[in-house]
Formats: sequence, structure tokens, C-alpha cells
Amino acid sequence: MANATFDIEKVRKDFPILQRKVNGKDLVYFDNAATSQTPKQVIDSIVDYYENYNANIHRGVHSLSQEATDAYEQARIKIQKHFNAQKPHEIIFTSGTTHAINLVANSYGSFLKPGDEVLVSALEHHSNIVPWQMMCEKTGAQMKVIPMLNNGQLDMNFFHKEVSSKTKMVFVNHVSNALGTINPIEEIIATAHAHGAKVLVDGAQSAPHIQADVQELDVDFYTVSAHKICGPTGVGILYGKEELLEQMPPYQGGGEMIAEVSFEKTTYAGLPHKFEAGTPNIAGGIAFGVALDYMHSIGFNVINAYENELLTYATERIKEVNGVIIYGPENPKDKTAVLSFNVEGLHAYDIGTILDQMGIALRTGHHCAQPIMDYYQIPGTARASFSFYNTKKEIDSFIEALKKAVSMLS
Ligand code: C6P
Repeated sequence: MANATFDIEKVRKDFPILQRKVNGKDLVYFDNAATSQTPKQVIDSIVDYYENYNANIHRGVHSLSQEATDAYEQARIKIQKHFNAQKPHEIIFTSGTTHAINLVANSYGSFLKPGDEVLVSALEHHSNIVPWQMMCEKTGAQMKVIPMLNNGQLDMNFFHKEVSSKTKMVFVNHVSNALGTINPIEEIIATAHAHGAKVLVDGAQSAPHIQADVQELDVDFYTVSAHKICGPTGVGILYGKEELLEQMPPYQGGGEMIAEVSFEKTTYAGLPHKFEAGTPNIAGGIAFGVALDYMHSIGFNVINAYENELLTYATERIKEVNGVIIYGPENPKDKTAVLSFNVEGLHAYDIGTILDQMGIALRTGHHCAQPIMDYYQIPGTARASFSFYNTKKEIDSFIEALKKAVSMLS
């Protein structure tokens, strides 16, 4: 049993927000795929930064600046080790996944030309579609879509048929935010490489559940948002292979990313600074490192096994609700802890609103993944997404509340 090694009550005490009430009821927070909650250790690290060594980094000779720089660079090394990147400067701090993808789209994407093709999966969040559409419009490259199947998985036959020497890049998420599907990225990366294409994997939804090893995956680019992995908002990373990052032009200009500036010519700093223009989210970067320490103190294997247990339980229990339709892979082993559903004849928004009155936080709507909703011909779903600090008791409250909501709305 996963929870034999895992003291859930102790873990819950680390998250102050879990003590609060919403609409007079105990908060049941099942919107973890949108933003995870923040443990005290991470909150404390942010307070510690502002109380004790708040200063700009890489700029000052004074002690506070050096302390802040050291802590920020230590965080980069923690992140490097976590994802097993070969070098710290392969980790570029960004404001999150959206920023990281836009960086690659605008920089590496500028190498695209007419006649080139890029392949994007139908399961993508808008942030791994729109920046590439914009780049395709600019460069004349053609975007092709790897379709999805009814079970929420990718049509890999299509992928194998369509990938060719014309394919320059493939964009796919490791895990779908709307359905929880774990995509076969190993197969996608190996096949794309065999045709000379590079692969960007959006790791926003995998990072909280699966510890990716970027060298083992041999992935070219991998993107993460800290706020989905117990860290703060407004910070994330782009992992990129050194040889690719070296070839790429800077994305944004400004302070910190230069070697020399004159009105005649500017030369750029080396990695990672070339891609880190301006003052970053210093406290956020440091806190991201603390969030990873926190996750490791529990262990990703333990987290994964426990969350799967929650998902399996919730999937069984929700079947008690009349008219429920679950979207995405049937087997909980094929997905992370996301339960995307509708109840026949009801609007997900109404379900979400009533559940909120009962203290239960779900996300409803298209989840910034409209092509998936178009495939199912629905406006959206209700999405319960679980984290390691959730409990079966909370799932029981959710199911009882859902039954009540359905009887009120029917
Ligand atoms: N998904 C959700 O509720 P940012 O906003 O940059 O931190 O992450 C964007 C993003 C990119 N890719 C995937 C797979 C994502 O899930 C997200 C964010 C949230 O599903 C908010 S829309």
C-alpha cells in the first residue's frame, strides 16, 4: 500500500490553505492541475528571501546581492539535478510553461521555412498550439495535427505515417491537462529523431507526478511551471539541449542577456543569461528549488502510487452518479490523477458552481484545450484533479456533493 510509507495527516499539515473553509464548508481542493497548493516550507522560503536577502542578482558586489545570486543559482542546480540535465545552463528560468514555449517558438522556430512541416498533437494546451501557429504564419511552415482517438490517446499510426524528412519539429505534452493521458513521448522522440526532427515536450502536467529524466528521454526541449508542482506562480523553466540553445538567437532583449552593448552592435551573454533578459522572479526561482526538495522528501514514486490509488477510487465511485460520462483513458494506469467528466443533460459550469457552494473546487470548461472539446463535440467538462495531499474522504465528500448537485439540477 502506497500510504503505508506516507503519513497523509502530517503532509496535510504542511499546507496551511487546507485548513480553510469555503462557503462555510471544509475546503476540498480538486483543482490541482490548474495550480497546486503551496507547502509552508515553500511559503517560508519566500518570506525568508524578502525578510533577509532581497536584492537583485548577478549585478551587485554587495553581500545581499551575492547571497541572492547564490541561492538563485543553487535553485537552478537543484532543478538541473531533478530533471537530470547535463549542465546547469541548460535550465533557463522563465515565467512558466507558456513563456518557455513562446521562447522556443520565437527563437528555434525562426529557423523554419516554407516547405517545412511541424507536427502538433491534438491533445495540446493552447500554449503549445498558438505560439507555433503564429510562427508557421510568419515562416510559411505547415502545421499538421496528430489526431486523438476516442479513448483520449493519440493516433500513433497517423504519427508514424506522417512524420518524414520534411518534419522539423514535433510538439506534444507529456500529460494532457484536460484528460490526464500520459503520452508515449519516448516513442515520439525516438521516431522524430530518426527523421531529423526536434521535439518539444510540454511537461506542465507531468512534472507534479512523474520525474522526467531529460537525458534518458533524449528530449530536445522540456517545459515546466513551478505553480503546478507546489511552487509559486510566475516562475518555471525551459530545459533545452546545450547545442540547440547555443544555436538559437535570443528571444527578448534587455539587461542581463548581453555581453557588450553599443549603438553600433550588441553582443550577447552566454547560456543561460542569453535567454534571461531583465530581473527575474528571484524569490520564485529559489522557492521552486524548495518545492522540489519538498516533493523529494515525500518521493515521486510514493506520490505517484498514492495519487493513482485516489484516481482509481474516484473513478469507481463516480460511476454511482447517474448519467456520468468520463473522458480520457479508461485505465487509471494510463493517466495521471485527472478525472474529466460530464453528467448527461447538465452543463459542467452549473456542476462546478454548485460544488463550489459545498466547498469543493473543480475546474470546468474547455481547460484551454478546445480541440479536445471539439473532438468530443462538447463545450467543456468538469475536471477533478487530485494531488498527494488529497484523501479518499475528500473524494467521498465530492461524490456525495455531486449526487446532490445532479438531483438539484435535473
Ligand atoms: N494548465 C489547467 O488548468 P502556465 O499557465 O504557463 O503555467 O501553463 C500553461 C500550460 C501549458 N501546458 C499544459 C499542459 C498546461 O496544463 C498548462 C496550464 C492549467 O489545465 C491552466 S490553463
